[in-house]
This record gives sequence, structure tokens and C-alpha cells, in this order.
Amino acid sequence: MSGDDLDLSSLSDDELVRQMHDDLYDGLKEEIEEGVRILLERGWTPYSVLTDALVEGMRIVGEDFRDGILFVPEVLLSANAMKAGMAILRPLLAETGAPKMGKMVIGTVKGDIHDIGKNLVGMMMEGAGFEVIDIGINNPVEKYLEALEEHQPDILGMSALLTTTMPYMKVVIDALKEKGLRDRYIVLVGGAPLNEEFGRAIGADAYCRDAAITVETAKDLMRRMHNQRVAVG
Ligand code: B1M
Repeated sequence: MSGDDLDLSSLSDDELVRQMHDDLYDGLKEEIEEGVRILLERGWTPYSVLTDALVEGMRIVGEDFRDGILFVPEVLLSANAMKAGMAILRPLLAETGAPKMGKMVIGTVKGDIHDIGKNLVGMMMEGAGFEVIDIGINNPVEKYLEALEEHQPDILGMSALLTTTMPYMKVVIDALKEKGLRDRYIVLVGGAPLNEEFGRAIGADAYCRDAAITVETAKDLMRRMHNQRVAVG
């Protein structure tokens, strides 16, 4: 039940989604979990629950954080509630039975602890048939290099949510170039402050605006890489 004993299951879909935005705003983890389960029981796809209820709710939180209405402790509670909802959806998104597409190492760059977007990208990539190795947050270049060496992925994904941490993606790409490793991997970058121009300027293969676009871009670039290898012999 919600804080004031509101019966979530008595609400219409629209009312429930609006209530979930409020509950996410208030950081009410259990209510978010209940809301997610109710929407799934009503036949919503995991992807619709994710985008309409959770991601949209976090967008509203982000606006008030920006405007100084919400502060870090409150936003942390919202983030925890969002993660609890995502944890229910994750196995469902991964269950699509899609054929194995390739492997990706993904992590948030040094100095940055935002991980909701990265986690969401990982979930969607798993759902599309990619094996995902998530190396977490605050990764220095050495951690990326170690993970690439250990897991030999097709794709390196990097996430940054701060304008102060996004330039670190270039540090990682430059390190790959110096070691002669750049061409071994498809490098995809994402995060709210980035754009296509930035992705090009730092030498990434693509900037991905959201999780769905990451999946499409990854599939497309994997196909191209495969075709090139076949053409070369
Ligand atoms: Co932070 N924070 N935060 N924060 N936080 C932002 C990013 C900010 C824009 C808020 C604001 O002012 N409007 C602002 C950055 C401003 C700037 O740089 N210009 C900000 C700030 C300032 C800070 C602190 C500095 C605040 C402080 O301490 N005073 C601090 C920094 C800490 C640090 O990292 N060193 C901080 C802390 C936090 C919390 C810990 C409270 C919490 C993070 C919790 C967590 O992640 N576990 C938090 C949150 C939640 C946010 C906002 C509100 C929401 C981010 C989020 O999860 N969005 C955010 C506001 C905003 O972004 N508008 C904000 C939902 C998520 C689904 O979207 O992450 O964009 P997003 O991911 C998308 C795409 O970007 C893309 O796909 C995802 C899914 O569609 N994508 C990728 C992301 N990564 C990808 C990687 C890929 C591909 C696509 O690889 C291939």
C-alpha cells in the first residue's frame, strides 16, 4: 500500500502510472515494486513499464534536482526506488530468447557514480542477446583495459552523466589508440550531457541517445563489422 494506504490496484492504468511518478519522486521503493508488478499483471510489456513509469518518473525527478527543489539525499531515494523496479524487469527483458549477438563491456567513467542509465543499457542489450559485462562506476582507464583484455568483447560501452567526467571517455579511447587496440572494438558512448558531435570528436564509433538506440546501433555496427571481415577473407 502507498503511504496513506492508497490501494494501487484500484487505480486505472493512467492513474497508476501518475501515482508511480509521484512514488518515485518520494523514493517509495515498495510502492514502486508493487506498481511494476500490477502493470505487468495487467499485460504491460516490461519495456513499456520501464519507459512510461520509471524512466519518465526519473525525468521529472531530474528536472526538480536541476532546479534546486530536490537534493542529493532525496534523489538517492528515488534512484533506489527506480533500481528496485528495474530489478523486477531485468529478468523479463533478458528472457526474449534472442540469438547470441556478441559481447559488451560497459562501465561509467572515472569520477562519475551515476549508474541507472548504464544499467538500463545493459539490461536492454542482454534482452537483445548480447552478453554484458558490467564493470560498474568510477572506472579509471586501467579498469577498462583490464576488462577488455580479460573478456575480449566486441563492444566497449562508456557512460558519463556529468559534463566534468565526459571528457574522460577520450582518455580511454586515446589509451586504446596508443596501445594499437582501438580497431579491435566498437566503442559506443552515452549519457545525458553527450551528443553526436562529442562522440565524433573523441573518436567513438557512435553516440547512443538511449538504451533502445544503443541496441539498434550495436546490432548495426556488429553486422557491418561481420560483413567487413567476410569481405577481407
Ligand atoms: Co546526479 N546529476 N549528481 N545524481 N543526477 C545529474 C546528471 C544532473 C544533470 C542533475 C541536474 O543538475 N539537472 C547533474 C549534472 C550537471 C552537469 O554535469 N552539467 C548532476 C549532478 C550535478 C550531480 C552531483 C555533482 C550532485 C552533487 O553532489 N552536488 C553528484 C555527482 C556524483 C558523481 O557522479 N561524482 C550527483 C549525484 C547523484 C545521485 C547519487 C544522487 C544520483 C545517482 C544515483 C545512481 O545513478 N545510482 C543522481 C541522479 C539520479 C541524477 C539524475 C536526476 C538522474 C540520472 C538518471 O539516472 N537518469 C540526473 C538528471 C538528468 O540526467 N537529467 C542527474 C535516468 C536514466 C535512465 O537516464 O542516465 O540519462 P540516463 O541514461 C540514458 C541515456 O543517457 C543513455 O541511455 C540511458 C537509458 O535510456 N545512456 C547511455 C546512459 N549511459 C549510456 C551508456 C551507453 C549508451 C547510452 O553506452 C553505450
